[in-house]
Amino acid sequence: MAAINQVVDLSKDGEIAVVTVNSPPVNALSADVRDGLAGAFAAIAADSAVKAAVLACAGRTFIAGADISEFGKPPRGASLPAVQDAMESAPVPVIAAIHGTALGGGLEVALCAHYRVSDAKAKFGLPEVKLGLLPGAGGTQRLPRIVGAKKATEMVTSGAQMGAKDALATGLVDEVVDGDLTAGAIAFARRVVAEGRPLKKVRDDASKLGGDAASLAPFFAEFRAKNAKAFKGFEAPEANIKCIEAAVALPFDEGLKVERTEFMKLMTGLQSAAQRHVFFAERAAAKIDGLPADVQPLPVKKVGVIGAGTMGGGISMNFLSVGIPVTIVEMKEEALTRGVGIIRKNYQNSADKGRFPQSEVEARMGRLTPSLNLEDLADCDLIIEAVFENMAIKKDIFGKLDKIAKPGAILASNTSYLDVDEIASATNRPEYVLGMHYFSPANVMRLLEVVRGAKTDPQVLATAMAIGKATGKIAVVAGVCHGFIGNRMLARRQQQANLLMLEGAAPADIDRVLTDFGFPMGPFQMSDLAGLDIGWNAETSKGETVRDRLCEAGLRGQKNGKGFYVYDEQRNRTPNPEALAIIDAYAAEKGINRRTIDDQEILERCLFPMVNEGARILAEGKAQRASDIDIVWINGYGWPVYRGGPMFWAEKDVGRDRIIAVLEQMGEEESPVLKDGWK
Ligand code: T1G
Repeated sequence: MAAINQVVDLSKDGEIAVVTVNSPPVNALSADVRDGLAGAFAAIAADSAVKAAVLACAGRTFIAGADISEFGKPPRGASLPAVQDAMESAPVPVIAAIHGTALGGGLEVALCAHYRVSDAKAKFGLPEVKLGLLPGAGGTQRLPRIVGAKKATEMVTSGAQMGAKDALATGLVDEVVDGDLTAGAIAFARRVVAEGRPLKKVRDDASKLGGDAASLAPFFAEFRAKNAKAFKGFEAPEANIKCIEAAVALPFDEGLKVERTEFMKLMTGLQSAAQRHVFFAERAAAKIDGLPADVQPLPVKKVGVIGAGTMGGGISMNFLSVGIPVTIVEMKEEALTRGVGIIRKNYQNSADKGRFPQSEVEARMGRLTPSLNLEDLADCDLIIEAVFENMAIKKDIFGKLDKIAKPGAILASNTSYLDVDEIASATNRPEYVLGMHYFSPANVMRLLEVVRGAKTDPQVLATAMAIGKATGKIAVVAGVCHGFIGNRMLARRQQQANLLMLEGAAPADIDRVLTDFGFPMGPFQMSDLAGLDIGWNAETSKGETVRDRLCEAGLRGQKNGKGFYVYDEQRNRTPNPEALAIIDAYAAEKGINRRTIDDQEILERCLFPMVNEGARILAEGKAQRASDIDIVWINGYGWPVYRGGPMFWAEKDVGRDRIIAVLEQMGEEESPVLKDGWK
């Protein structure tokens, strides 16, 4: 093999040239890779002995896209279009040999080959929309020419991947190779040469688009309407659709110009910077600062869950679904039976929707062992307590578990705000105790706050983070404090929302401002959904708060059709005049002069104190990094991903100075970290 550069090799198998990219971890199209490819295809074009060329990748995957870490930096090296032109206009057939995930620029490179082969497990996609972008190297023009405009529209706006079987069926690949991929690709190349097959250029064939601008216009209109809610607030999906429409309506080169224009608009915009930030932030969250390299997670082969309520059941499902057996313990037979029944019902619903076969329901339920005895948890590697949020109850359970659980078993509490160190003090194994705070519904929400106690062993922490990832969660390390990261910041937003409501802002307006910002729902919709009477008790209520008064008036929220809103049978909501009257009366009683409050004040007073609390959390070391706070809010509370999370938004959109100025007007003491900046 002749190395073109340190990441691209060029070799020959007889008359077949073989270009191999070897740039871990995912062969991203860095400047070096682009330079290497440009050099390799220049050499191929100059070598008359070469009759065909194979482009393959070493390591885990074919090229997985442009190198996102290079975005926003001064461009260097050969351009991607130059590499693609060198392939597409090569004098000999170029065959791409694809394994792993050919994504984004990787698939766009493969689409400039004349033929494509893959192994059976290969996947193909243009997921740029997840980065707030669109395929900027011809993908929006070439993909519809193979799979059709309709399928291409779905793929580029969802970022969904296509498997090898479908790729073969649609013509995205010409052959699925058994055995050694490169060898198969070389054999395929030899057949192309022997049969004198043409240099097939995707750009030249518009016959598979599936219609023209007029005939496809209804599809695009329906597609936009059907996805309006899902795309709300995002810029990239619409830009992607525009490019596919251009592929249908215009000659290839004209369509390419539309793609270029739309790509640059997105690339220079804040949404893409935010979504690229989130891409790396999600991966950074998995890293534990200062963890010695030789510390490996402990094996978790059997899990115990205490509590078969909503949380315990959802938590159990996370493990059952990935093949890990769970023993679930309740104190009462009736609660246990109900909890197991809900787990089965959830799985059955998924099977009924075709998500997996009925056999999978039985397989997952077969891994579940219901029990009324804590002693049955003796052989578990990890035991997660998900009972009532009461410290005395939790300490009693942990004291018992300490005697029952085998040595080395990890004892976790699903508490959402209680002191994990105090819980650990009820055991003789505090180094094996931590918090695993799931978000409801625990089998759906991706966020998992892993709360490290003062004595939690690093290996135990690493184990909880690893099992979180293995069960499909985005795990974030949190320190012990009231509410950890997410709920501690949520409390600040709720506090301001309540004050704004008393000072004159209607609950529905506060909700609207936050949903217009991009949250799935506002604080008062959330209260109605959760139930106004959570933690409220008619016997002990002193009518001290607005909520007390609402509950005393019989308002419970969605559960009885009236709370801050009145709900009809279809759960459509309108502001509840009875609630507004109670709020008015309460404010008058407290001598509060109500006033009209504009949307900007509502937004800034709800969100700026949250950012300030995030800065305090960083200053106290209760989060490892600011981007972890962003990940918590995006995955646990619906912060819009196109705004990057509270800390990104504060720094890159609003600016810390504005926040400090408003906090000072509010009489809030700003965290020093807010002034000095954070990492
Ligand atoms: N650029 C740079 N680094 C990347 C990368 C990329 N495209 N993809 C992954 N990495 C890093 C990642 O940060 C991590 O680093 C390591 O690789 C393993 O990733 C012109 C403009 C390929 C499915 O959007 O979806 O092409 O943390 O932990 O779970 O039109 O990575 O180890 O230091 O995710 O096995 C389009 C993004 C780019 C694909 C593998 N491509 N990547 O998942 O590993 S834009 C993408 C993924 C583009 C063109 C446009 C996944 C994966 P570290 P990982 P994984």
